Amino acid sequence: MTDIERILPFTALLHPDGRLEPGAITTTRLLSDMRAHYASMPAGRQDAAIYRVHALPVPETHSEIQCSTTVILPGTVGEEYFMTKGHFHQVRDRAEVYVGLSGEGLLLLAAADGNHRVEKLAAGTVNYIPGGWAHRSVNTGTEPLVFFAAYVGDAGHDYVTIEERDFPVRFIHTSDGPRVVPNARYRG
Ligand code: S6P
Ligand code: ZN
Repeated sequence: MTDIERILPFTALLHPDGRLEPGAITTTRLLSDMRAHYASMPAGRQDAAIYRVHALPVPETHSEIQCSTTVILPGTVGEEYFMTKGHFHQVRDRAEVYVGLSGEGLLLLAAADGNHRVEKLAAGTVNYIPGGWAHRSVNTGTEPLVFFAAYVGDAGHDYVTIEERDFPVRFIHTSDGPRVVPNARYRG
């Protein structure tokens, strides 16, 4: 018999604020974790929380599905919105689905050839992220942006490529709403 890590059926509770219970592992990303990602960083506020990920403990194998929620707080760093670091999946062809639960934001998708797309990510949206597309979520609203993610169990996360090359565009807060601008730091 093949030695495959197995898991029993389970049911979790999804709270309106995005927490998953029981058993979720929570990761909090602070402003200090985002140095590589914002064009300008303020001197203070380094321990301010930008977003949290609540992940259910599922084996990281291709036969399972990772399930997590992300809660991005509202706010800006300089003129840019609070956002996730963004990543390619380590196993590039692994796809993912996001389900927007509350709040208002945008999903930036970028392929290795520089092609990029900006999709709405908000309460009620379902985003399909094909394999090979890096993804970053941005809270453009005034409330927390909360979404559920499901993805192939062995996908993994490649953050290094994004830290080195960044994304083709950035999202600027203006009095007329979010503006998409080219990212001078992009190294596609
Ligand atoms: C995982 C999925 C999400 C993100 C989360 C935080 O594949 O895309 O759960 O991990 O939104 O973003 P990041 O870029 O910090 O992992
Ligand atoms: Zn992902």
